[in-house]
Amino acid sequence: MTTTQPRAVAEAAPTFPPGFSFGAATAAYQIEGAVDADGRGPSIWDTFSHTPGRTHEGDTGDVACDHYRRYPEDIALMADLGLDAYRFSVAWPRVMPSGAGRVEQRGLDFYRRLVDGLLDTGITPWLTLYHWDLPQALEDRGGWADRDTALRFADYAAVVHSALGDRVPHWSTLNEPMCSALLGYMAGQHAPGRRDPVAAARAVHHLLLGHGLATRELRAAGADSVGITLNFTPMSAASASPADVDAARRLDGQQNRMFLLPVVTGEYPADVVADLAEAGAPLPVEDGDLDVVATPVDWLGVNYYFRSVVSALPEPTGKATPFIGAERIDDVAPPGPTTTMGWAVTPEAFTDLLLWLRGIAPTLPMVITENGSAWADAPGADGRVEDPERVDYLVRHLAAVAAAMEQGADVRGYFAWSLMDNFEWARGYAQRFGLVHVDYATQRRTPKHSAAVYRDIARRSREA
Ligand code: IFM
Repeated sequence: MTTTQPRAVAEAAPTFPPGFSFGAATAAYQIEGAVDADGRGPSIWDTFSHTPGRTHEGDTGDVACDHYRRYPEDIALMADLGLDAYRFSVAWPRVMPSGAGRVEQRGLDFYRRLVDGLLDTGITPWLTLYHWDLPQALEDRGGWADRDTALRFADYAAVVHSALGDRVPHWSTLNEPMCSALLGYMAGQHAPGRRDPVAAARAVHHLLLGHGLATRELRAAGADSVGITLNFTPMSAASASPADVDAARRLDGQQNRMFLLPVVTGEYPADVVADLAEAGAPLPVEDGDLDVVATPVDWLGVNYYFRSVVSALPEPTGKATPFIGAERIDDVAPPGPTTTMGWAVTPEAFTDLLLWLRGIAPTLPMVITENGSAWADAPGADGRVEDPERVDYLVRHLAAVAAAMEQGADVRGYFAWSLMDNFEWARGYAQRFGLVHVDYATQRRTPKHSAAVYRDIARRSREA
């Protein structure tokens, strides 16, 4: 295969204003491995991935990318990629093995070493407190369906800030609470694998309450760059029929507006409240909760991968759905090539999304905390990993961000998902999202062609 030179691709890509941050993102359970090291307790993902039939080929995060031990090598890789910033998550069960009470200093020490290594290399750390690995002990007490978990999360936030607040400038409370609540407690496709609409609606609210409580703890401790990371999937109706239009409204409500609006306006959308109540799964809001949820944040983390087209069917699909009361709604297969996840490639919807968000929260800066794509990447005979589809996806999505910025969206940075191939949850190691290829048998890391392109796009913007 002939490969375009990275610099040539970068020259065709947009440039970004001074100060725009180019980063890459990961999450603890997806890369760290070392699940028994230094007093770490079990998380719901340990339990789930070790339950037969839950993940692709029974894959687990036991070893993953062995980042817990190889983090110096990974920081060196980031430096070679020319990253300004690195977004990672802290594993709650490393820091508080039972989720509450005793703090494990050895777990905190790992993150101290990681952060110091980043700072020494000139890479700005962006810390996410919760990327789905709830301590199993808390799930045993009801998990996110139990209000107390929100309070425990705030305690955990305070513990992590007291250890790392002097060196980590940017804090995110939750990553994608939609997935934690609805894939975990409604569809059963993610840990803890429950299929219970009542528990799912409770999890939605308790995650957001936990976000608000943790934000207050972080602020009280002096943090001045606090955000939340939400995953947005724009929903379109397959036709103009009232049933399809209502299907798109319902899914947009639960995917996008149910998480965004309470945080930025202090209210759940009325149509979503009505949908959930009608399904017998009300949001368990108590007096004062929404004021807590709407505690001001400094930025919104935007995760975007693709848009969906949905249709209402006369009969239930029979498939597990993350959405409550959506048994008769299905996705319409996208036209054109899809990623190995089966996701459409829809950069134009990214621009529209960012402009929609600007309309809802005009003064709130945004950071693209995740964007990326999985493809069947493999090293060639020469050992190089060519990934033209990822290069195309990357350049077109960066152009979509630039287009939104030209139209007034205040976007401060972009984090590619992901720094390296890793454990893609229920899809295991079969899905490769990395800029860097990982050979799991040897743990050898090989930057893909997209890594060189990304480095050159960032360099060109800095030089512009
Ligand atoms: O790998 C995940 C990540 O953990 C959360 N956002 C979506 C990514 C790709 O599925």
